[in-house]
Amino acid sequence: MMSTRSYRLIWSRLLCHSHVKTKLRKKNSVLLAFSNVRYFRQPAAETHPHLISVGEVTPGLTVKEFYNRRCNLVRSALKAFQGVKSTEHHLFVFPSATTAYMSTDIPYVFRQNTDFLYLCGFQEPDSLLLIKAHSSSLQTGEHEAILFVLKKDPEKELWHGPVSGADGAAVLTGVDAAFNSNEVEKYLHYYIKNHKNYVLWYNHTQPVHADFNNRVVSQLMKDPRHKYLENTASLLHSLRVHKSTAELRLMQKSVDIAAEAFVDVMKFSKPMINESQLWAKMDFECRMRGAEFLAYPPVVAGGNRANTIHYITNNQVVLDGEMVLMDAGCELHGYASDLTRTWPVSGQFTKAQKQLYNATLRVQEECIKMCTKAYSLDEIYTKMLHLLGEELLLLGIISAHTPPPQQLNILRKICPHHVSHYLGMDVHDTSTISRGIKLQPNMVVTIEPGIYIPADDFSVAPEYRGIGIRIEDNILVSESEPVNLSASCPKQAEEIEDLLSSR
Ligand SMILES: [Mn+2]
Repeated sequence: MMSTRSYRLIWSRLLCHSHVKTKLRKKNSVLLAFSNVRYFRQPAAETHPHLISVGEVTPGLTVKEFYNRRCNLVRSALKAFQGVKSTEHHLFVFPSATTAYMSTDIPYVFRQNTDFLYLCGFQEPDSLLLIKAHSSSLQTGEHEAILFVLKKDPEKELWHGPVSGADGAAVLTGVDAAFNSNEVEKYLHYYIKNHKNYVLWYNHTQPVHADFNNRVVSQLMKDPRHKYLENTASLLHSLRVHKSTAELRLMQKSVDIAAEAFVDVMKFSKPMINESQLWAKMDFECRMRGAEFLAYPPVVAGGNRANTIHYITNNQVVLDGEMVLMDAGCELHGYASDLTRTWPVSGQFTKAQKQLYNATLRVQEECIKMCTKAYSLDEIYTKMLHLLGEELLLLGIISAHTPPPQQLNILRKICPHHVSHYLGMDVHDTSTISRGIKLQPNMVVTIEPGIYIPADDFSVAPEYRGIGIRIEDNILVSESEPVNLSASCPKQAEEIEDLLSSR
């Protein structure tokens, strides 16, 4: 919490700031406003001092951080072209997302394109980021970053609220220049006229903005003067997979919010509750703690429905004696958390539930220990299958008489998904990064083994049928031991029973 005094301090600082700006406005008409404070489409230090500090583009991330990201991008790209003839000039094109509509005039919640957001922090639709670099910037990553953004339009702003406009976008993000988006074609026309050979960097296999793609970038791609067309997807992923200190701070916060919300949801659960109510409670508790929204439609699955891995219907009643599996996480200032817990709504595990639960938990804890530089996610997955096999043999769910290759098939049915994925701005983050590479410090991954035994699996003893369990934590890979970012979310069977008995 912030004291009244610190609020006053911030405001007095801001007022000084806006006094200077007022002068600027009169002189250059750089900044406008109907009051001292200019409103943007996204939080800014001026308008949302409770969220964002002076010098930050988005909460927790400074102008410098975004500049460094673009420098890293340029360095990596230029490195790939070191020694390649006539590739002095590099042009990177990153369109933003556009608004998607569910029906006439009714938009879906806007979510910015991740790569675009990573490179400039600008939260408006229908924008485009251009980065221009020269091969001489191999060491420094020096570049010019130019944003093209929605033009200010009083009539539209009357309905939808203010947009930042070109001047505002430059002030907000610290890019080198910003223009109205209707200028982008002219700008590029001028660029290609003046560059004989250049490397065009653009995600052409998955264009994120149809209009920019068809109207603007496809013209560039036809241009014979660009020498190489390079996809930006894996380049961006290779940068995003390593989290900076500021990013890790945000990820920890996102995970903390989800972990605390999970505790509240568990306590709120009871026999005969509807899955939709647990979903609503999770959404509420995350937002109450500052998250913008849930990072994905959560799985809230009572009883046998937990055996449908992507069950998101969440509209059934959870009966006494059943467990509920909830896979949920939130998005905080662009960073996702992704947790799963499974618990008995009655407050007490049955014997069979506890056996399967503890088996899953032991496997999960062993897999977490492997989140070090020594292993890849695929190696952890192989280990998970092996450990799961041992547990299920002990429980008699797999028979010792079954030949090993068949055992493996059964195991792949009992846990049909991988044990992990990378986590970051996207839930299934940096998807072009192979799970076959060794883990590296500052990567964040999930560890999420599961045991799923459908109600109609007659090969298994009746007490185990209709039980689906997954336990998922978010793990930071470090130079030494793995750090469990979600360690505060209870998962020992006894801890969960204690927590539920306190309802
Ligand atoms: Mn996950």
